[in-house]
Amino acid sequence: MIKHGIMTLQRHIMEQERKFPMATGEFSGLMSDLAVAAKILARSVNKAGLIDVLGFTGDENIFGEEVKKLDILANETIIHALDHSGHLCVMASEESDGLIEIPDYHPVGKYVMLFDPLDGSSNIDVNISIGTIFSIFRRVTPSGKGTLADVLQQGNQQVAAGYVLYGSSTMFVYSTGQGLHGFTYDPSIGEFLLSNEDMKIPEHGPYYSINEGYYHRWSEGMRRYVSYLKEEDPATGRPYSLRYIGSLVADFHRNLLYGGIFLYPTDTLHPKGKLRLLYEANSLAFLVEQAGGLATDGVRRILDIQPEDLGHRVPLIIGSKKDVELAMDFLRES
Ligand code: P6P
Repeated sequence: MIKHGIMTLQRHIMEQERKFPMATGEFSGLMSDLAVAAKILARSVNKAGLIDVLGFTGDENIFGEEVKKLDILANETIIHALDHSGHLCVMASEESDGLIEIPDYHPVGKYVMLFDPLDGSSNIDVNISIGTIFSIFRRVTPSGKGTLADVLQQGNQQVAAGYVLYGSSTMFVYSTGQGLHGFTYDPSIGEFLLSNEDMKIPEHGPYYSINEGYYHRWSEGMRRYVSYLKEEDPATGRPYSLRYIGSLVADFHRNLLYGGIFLYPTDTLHPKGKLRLLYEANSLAFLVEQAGGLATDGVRRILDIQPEDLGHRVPLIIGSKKDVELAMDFLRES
């Protein structure tokens, strides 16, 4: 029995945009170009393991494609899929230094795209799910090529955000501020089809995601919080189960569906945190709030943090509202 009727990502984006009377269709065009990039990346990621097996000569694989590190390939794929669209005034990527300018021979648009082309790409070699993360803003400068001012905006200014998860199936999850929606890729027809409408994260656990190997680097408050999660107390659903695969999008997606908390706190090795505000935290914070969850740096709402520079790192505590609030209580006491 078909649950939603056949709703493609393309049609869903257009219907979302139709709710904005001032919409010009530019946004739909931008999201459609991004969906094309996602389909190309899904093919590359799913084939990555075969390149060695099926062999390649020199810099070319048997498909006649230049063999590159997958995250470099992903970065170039997204840039080339979007830079001629006429919808963007500037881009920035975790894989590129500085701003990515729109070439002079392409028109400039009113949106800004920030992205992590392939987060957790080191996991591809062991066939663990990885993801693309993106964030879209309206430009703040009046015209011409976009500048740093257009990029260093607070996350609460995002007009859309989302991720692509390359897992047992490829999913495209996004929000334009009207709920959080998930689409599953059907390669046989080359379409992302609506599979998870208006996603809501459960109020708490059963999962917590953190790199326990860093236990001795954490603050006292973080150690006490994680120890609390391990205590036996069925009334509060404890002990929680540890699920951490070292791939942010995959860990986030599981906790979004089942409930739980992901924590990458400050530690003695990462005094500002490890994850990037612009390319990872802002996008997932926007999405989790659309699903009724919470995202903070332990003290502040992620979406209210003013980015200092492109590489701005933050601690990230994100997931079910009650779990994140309790974690913040423990951290306040540390
Ligand atoms: P650690 C992957 O490198 C990544 O950026 C995220 O996808 C992941 O959550 C985190 O780093 C894992 O970091 O220090 O636990 O290996």
